[in-house]
Amino acid sequence: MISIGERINGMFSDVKRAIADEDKNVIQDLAARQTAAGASYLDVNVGTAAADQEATMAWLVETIQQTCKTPLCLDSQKPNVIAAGLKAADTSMGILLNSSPLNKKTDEEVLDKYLEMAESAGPGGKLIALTMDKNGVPQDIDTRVAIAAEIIEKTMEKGFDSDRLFIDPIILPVKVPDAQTQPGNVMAAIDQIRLLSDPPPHITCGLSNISQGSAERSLINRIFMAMAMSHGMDSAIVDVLDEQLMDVMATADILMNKQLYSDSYLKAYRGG
Ligand code: THG
Repeated sequence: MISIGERINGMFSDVKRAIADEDKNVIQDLAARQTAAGASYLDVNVGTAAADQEATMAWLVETIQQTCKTPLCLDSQKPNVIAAGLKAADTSMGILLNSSPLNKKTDEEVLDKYLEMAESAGPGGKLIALTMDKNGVPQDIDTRVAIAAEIIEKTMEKGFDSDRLFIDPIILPVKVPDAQTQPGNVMAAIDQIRLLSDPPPHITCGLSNISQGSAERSLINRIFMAMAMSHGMDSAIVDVLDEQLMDVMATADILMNKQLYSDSYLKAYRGG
């Protein structure tokens, strides 16, 4: 499982404050703790409060890389903010660009821009694409799959390897009225998206979205992760500091035959 640590995100009040105060310690501590917890990548999202998003993204990237070598996952819906992060980043360990829809009303070429930037980062440059288009986020299975097919077609045309592509079928809070069919739709979409190319693209999602506003957050996150992994989700943006969640991830990887079983597999996995 490719785990992407979610905590360096201006959505969290401690990170928002650290950005406002230019307090490097908070950011570097989160980078170190998420790395120790086994994160494959660290998500970097400036949030919505930052006055200058490009400068903030560059500052976060530089601050993390002063003390940490874990590959980064630059998270913004704005290509110019991703470009600013990419410019500041050491991409020699690989980098993940997060994320592009197929297209936008205001920007038909948005996926091309993200693809070009991922290409420019070298062979370790990877991209998360959302099953979302100019009409927004689809709720049904078929539209998710149709958008994924167009994304895969476009990336193939550009010679971008499916191993470098992560498709995100977009999971939304289960608590929202009428949203309870969504987890099932996402899993059914994953089944079909994985048949669209051989080898299939990676599948990822922003796992914590599903439990936003719910009382049993960690439990909902853990259970959905195991369910989606059984459908072939092989990556997720998660709270890697949630030890029980990470134990579920390790166990599901064992049961999916992705890691070799030994009685001490939890210990081995926790080591990263
Ligand atoms: N897909 C992709 N990228 C994404 C998302 C996605 N990036 C952002 C987000 N969604 C994934 N990351 C988070 C990070 C935090 C939370 C949810 C998803 C979260 N935050 C608390 C909340 O809102 O309740 C903040 C609480 C606090 O301030 O402490 O749940 O879907 N590709």
